[in-house]
Amino acid sequence: MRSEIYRSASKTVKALLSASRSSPLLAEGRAVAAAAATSFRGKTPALASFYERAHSKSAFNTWFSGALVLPAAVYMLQEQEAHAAELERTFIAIKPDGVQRGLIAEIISRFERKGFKLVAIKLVVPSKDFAQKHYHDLKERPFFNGLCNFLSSGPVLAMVWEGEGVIKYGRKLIGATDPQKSEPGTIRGDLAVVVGRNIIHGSDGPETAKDEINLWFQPEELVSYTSNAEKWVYGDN
Ligand code: DAT
Ligand code: MG
Repeated sequence: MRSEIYRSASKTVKALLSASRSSPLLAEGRAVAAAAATSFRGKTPALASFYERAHSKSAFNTWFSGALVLPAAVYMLQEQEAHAAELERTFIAIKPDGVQRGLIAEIISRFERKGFKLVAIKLVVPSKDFAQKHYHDLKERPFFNGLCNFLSSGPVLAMVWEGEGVIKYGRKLIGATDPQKSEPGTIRGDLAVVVGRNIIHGSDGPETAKDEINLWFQPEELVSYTSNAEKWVYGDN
């Protein structure tokens, strides 16, 4: 989805470039800039405001020479396109036991060091009702009530992590549900002992990831940005 946005933004910039080359007149350049701002609005907010700023007041004449703004925009898009491979997102939460045991930094660092990117984070105490929504697929299980009581008993660190294969690999980093069966080297394997206090939650597939991200976060709480590390984490030879 993201890469589609970049592709369409990129197309617009390419169109802009050829338009600016064939029509050096500033008045036409202004129209092109306005079109670009409209096209980007609601898609890539940073670029939209970039163009709106470039388009504003008298600064426009000095800014939008076509020599300064367009190459900068192209550079930004190329930077983003370089790693706009289908990056997926997953919902990860450190449960009240993990928070109380001071394991936030330890757990975050495992995702961070792997090369995944944090795109949303907040500390919340979910209500029981909210916990029941989160675990709705387990409502028939005997431990459902206790599980929801526990999740809503204290602070939960809710996060969204982004990266290639992050849903499946996030589960690998986390380890098996029952820490007695989790491999050493995994979060639960290294840091937890029993299933009722297994310190962390991770979405188990693309559908649950989407649902859980939507349940825990508003769209504006998800931060899209380019990490400096991305060009070193991703790449083909
Ligand atoms: P996971 O958290 O690995 O996705 P799950 O979705 O099957 O596992 O279960 C959600 C949570 O419910 C799990 O992290 C801990 C708790 N749980 C699972 N099985 C349990 C059991 N047999 N007894 C007690 N709690 C259990
Ligand atoms: Mg689960």
